[in-house]
Amino acid sequence: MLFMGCLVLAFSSCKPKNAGSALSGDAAAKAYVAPGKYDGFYNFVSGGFSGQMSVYGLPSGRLLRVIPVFSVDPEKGWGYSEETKPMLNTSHGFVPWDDLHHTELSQTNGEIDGRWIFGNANNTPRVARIDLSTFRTAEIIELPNSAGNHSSPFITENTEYVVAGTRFSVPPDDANGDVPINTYKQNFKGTISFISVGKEDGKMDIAFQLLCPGVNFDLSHAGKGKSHGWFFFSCYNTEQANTLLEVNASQKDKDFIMAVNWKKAEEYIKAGKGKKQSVKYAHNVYSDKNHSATSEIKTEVTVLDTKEFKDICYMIPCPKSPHGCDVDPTGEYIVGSGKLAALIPVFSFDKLQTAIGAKDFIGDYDGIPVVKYESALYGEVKKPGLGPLHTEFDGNGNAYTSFFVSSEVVKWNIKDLKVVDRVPTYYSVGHLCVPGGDSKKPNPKYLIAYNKITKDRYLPTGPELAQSAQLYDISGDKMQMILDFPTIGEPHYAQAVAADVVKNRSLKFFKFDDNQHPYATKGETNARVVRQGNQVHIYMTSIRSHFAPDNIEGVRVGDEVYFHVTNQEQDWDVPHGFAVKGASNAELLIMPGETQTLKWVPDRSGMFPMYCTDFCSALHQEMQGYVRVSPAGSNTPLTFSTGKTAPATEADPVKK
Ligand code: RUQ
Ligand code: CUA
Repeated sequence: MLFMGCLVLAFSSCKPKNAGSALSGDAAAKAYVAPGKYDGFYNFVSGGFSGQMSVYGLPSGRLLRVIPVFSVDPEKGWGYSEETKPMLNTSHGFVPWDDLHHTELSQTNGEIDGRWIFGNANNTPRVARIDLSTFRTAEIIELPNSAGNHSSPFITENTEYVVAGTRFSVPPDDANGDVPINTYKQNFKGTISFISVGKEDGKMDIAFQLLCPGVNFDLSHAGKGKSHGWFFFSCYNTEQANTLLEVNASQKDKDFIMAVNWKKAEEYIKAGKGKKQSVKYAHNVYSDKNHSATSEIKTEVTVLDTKEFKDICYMIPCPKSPHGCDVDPTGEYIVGSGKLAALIPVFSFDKLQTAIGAKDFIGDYDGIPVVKYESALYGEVKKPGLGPLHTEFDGNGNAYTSFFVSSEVVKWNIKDLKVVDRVPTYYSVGHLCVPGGDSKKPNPKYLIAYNKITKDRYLPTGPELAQSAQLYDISGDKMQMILDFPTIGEPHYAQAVAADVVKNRSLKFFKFDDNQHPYATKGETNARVVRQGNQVHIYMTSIRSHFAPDNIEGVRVGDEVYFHVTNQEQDWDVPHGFAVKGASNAELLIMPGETQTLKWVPDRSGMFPMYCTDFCSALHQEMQGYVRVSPAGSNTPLTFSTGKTAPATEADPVKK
């Protein structure tokens, strides 16, 4: 069976010949950034099943930061401090993990503006916005009527919208989902969410959802320039299979790229044509004013059924289970990448418009008009490689496509569709990134390949080996590999931008005077401990190199103790950490000027040391204290102090 052969290939992927690494000294110099010198680019890399996003400098490949997004991170207290817990709230309650596949930087006029970066959660569908002045997750919105939020978070050229297409079609949230799985064709629907983004503050809101046929939406990209106002989504499983998709969703020779006229959809929404649907989803916002998150459960979305409006969606046939769906910098060319295809179809936006105008349709798919393949096609790149996945652009008329099965990057010319160069990757490349490579203005110095498999490339580390990134210089005619570095988690999409666009917005510390946290302690003289029933609130300060108070007595077993620690520093890069023995919690890492809270319920009486976890000064190791815990019901008075070494007035129970 020919088809099975293909499948085996897709699974195993070939190891290219000459899998060597012979890098010339010249290549090494290109990736060398001298100690103390800054990199020229930031690279924001999705962490896949780590749920986080990591930030590398390019060309050095130095890891600069891991930003906690959808997964708890004990290193930073993300999801452990009382202030950050609401960020991981969903309609299913607190969800401490997710799978982040795609990163997308905000744009103005189709160029990266350095304000925010968005990330998607695949498993429990969510979209996050990270603020690039703090490199912290500022907002997370959950998506109703969705499952497997893969086709996300892609943006329009002025960040008007972030879109999110559902990978799994499912019965709508307000329908009875308790139906036989094999009623897929009747009961399962696909949705696409349009999340609006506040022009100034970036605040997200679900503007509307499009109800679509039950297929798997895989990836997407917005139109730009002439195609601004349109969005393109690759879809597979147009067979609508509900089992063994590796065979059953690969039956048809062509699936689709769905073209969406979102400006039209917007008009219908403005004209009140949307239907209100009752749903449940969480909207979580972190404030740098009170250093706390709030989570609100929302209960309604507006849905447009695309079947009822014949001029919103159009299906373009696309060979063999399309995965990547990329739009070139001019907005004219739309590149589909069939995972099982041996060619790359390139569609023309102008031809698509003509075909739609002339109603050049070959029928409909579940009520959506299907455009004739040849009528939308600009041309095909013939025999480019095996298993095309993703394409990025250099703005000089070239496209770069990753090939998972043949483990290579292929450079081709968009006008004549001729292959001009190819280089191996080690191994099984997924996404690619050129700085600004999906914007109107790429910065084509480098190309980074994100590889799924590294096999023999690094020292063995047990059954699981690192995933990796490989950096290529693409400034000349020939691509040249100059660096190879392991990544955190499994990298999927990544974006990069010239350092200048981001670095000057970077915040150095939070202004103390602006701290509106209800439990902020401003100045050591205000440090105190307050009991409210069985709650003990500790208003604590931290400054190099002590806590106030650092001696606390009168806490009892079963009390709920809240350490509200305010970092008094007003200087760049002086966080203090905080941890207490036996706490079933992570540490806190408190930035200068910020307040964070650790909840602790002591389960036994005794002496509990606490200390600063982040090396903050020569006397960091002295930054410590004690909490005395007495049995439940004891009448040890609640006392607290800093710098007091009063002689023991109480009888020493040990000596007696
Ligand atoms: S994916 S390797 Cu973006 Cu999840 Cu293509
Ligand atoms: Cu504060 Cu170490």
